[in-house]
Amino acid sequence: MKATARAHTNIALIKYWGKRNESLILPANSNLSVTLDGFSTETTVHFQEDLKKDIFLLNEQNVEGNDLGKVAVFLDKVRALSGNEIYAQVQSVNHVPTAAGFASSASGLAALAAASAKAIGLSLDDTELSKLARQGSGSACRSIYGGFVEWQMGEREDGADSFAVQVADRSHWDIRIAAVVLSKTMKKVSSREGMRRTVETSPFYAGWLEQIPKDLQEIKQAIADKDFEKMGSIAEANCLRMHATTLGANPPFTYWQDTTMRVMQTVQSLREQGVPAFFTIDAGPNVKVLYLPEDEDKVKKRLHSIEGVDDIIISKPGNGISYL
Ligand code: 2P0
Repeated sequence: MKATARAHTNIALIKYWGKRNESLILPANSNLSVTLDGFSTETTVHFQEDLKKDIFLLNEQNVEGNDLGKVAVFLDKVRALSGNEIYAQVQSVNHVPTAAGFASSASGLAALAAASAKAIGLSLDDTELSKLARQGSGSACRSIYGGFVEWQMGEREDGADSFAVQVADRSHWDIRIAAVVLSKTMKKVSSREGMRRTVETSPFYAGWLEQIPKDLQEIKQAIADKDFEKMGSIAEANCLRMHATTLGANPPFTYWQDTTMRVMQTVQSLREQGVPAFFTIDAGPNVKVLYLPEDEDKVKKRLHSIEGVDDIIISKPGNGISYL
């Protein structure tokens, strides 16, 4: 009753921002991401009769408290699906090139879903696995697949039609995504709390939702056509609209820091100089920059020159789940 799985994290080009059901993790809007080859989690789950509780080791350190609780609650769902009340030892290793606050719930919960389902003897297809991973962390449902991936929000209140599908394989389009590592990051509002506060209090939230169907339709066409300027400009505008909703919340908040702004302005100035580069930002201060392989040297050089930038980690579109 032991299995190991690897999952890569993903970056949303059309963001998941807000839930319609918190306990089942059902999103208020469909969304779309690209899986990144530069960041992964490898997780081994071993169900054992002699354990009295779940055990969680992350990067070889024993984890207790909230993070263990999140793993145990997820394993409860796996146990309920299989009808087997047995505890597990979970060992996860995050493969992140530097220790820079890039640990990801997407790769973590996707790898945990795949390894635990296999270890307990469930044979789930990718759709079922995506639904299971979704219940651990929303963005994890997209990391089941490689390349470009859409999480279709679904309509049902039981979540049976809320899962991810692949839009294009990683081999479809060779783009680059630079994760810009900031030298200092402040404590942030968690994405769970940030989403909740925005949905409940921001008058801008309705405007956010209104634009999603158009963004999704246009970005899928841009991906199909390999139209980089179109894809990048839709992704950047969608990111800015997501972040605008947080400024309208009560109390208001932002994930941006001074260095975040400097990176955004550098990307815009690269474009003015004829280099197609676009940014996107999640629920934190780090920025991801999208560009084409032939512009790598120019983009890296400019990003490295920004005050407050420590490192740059380059990804290509990555693979979905694999078993080791
Ligand atoms: C995304 N984010 O689409 C969006 C954009 C952050 C900003 O998915 O509450 O860790 O576990 O479902 O998936 C981060 O939120 O949240 C996220 P839960 P999750 O990538």
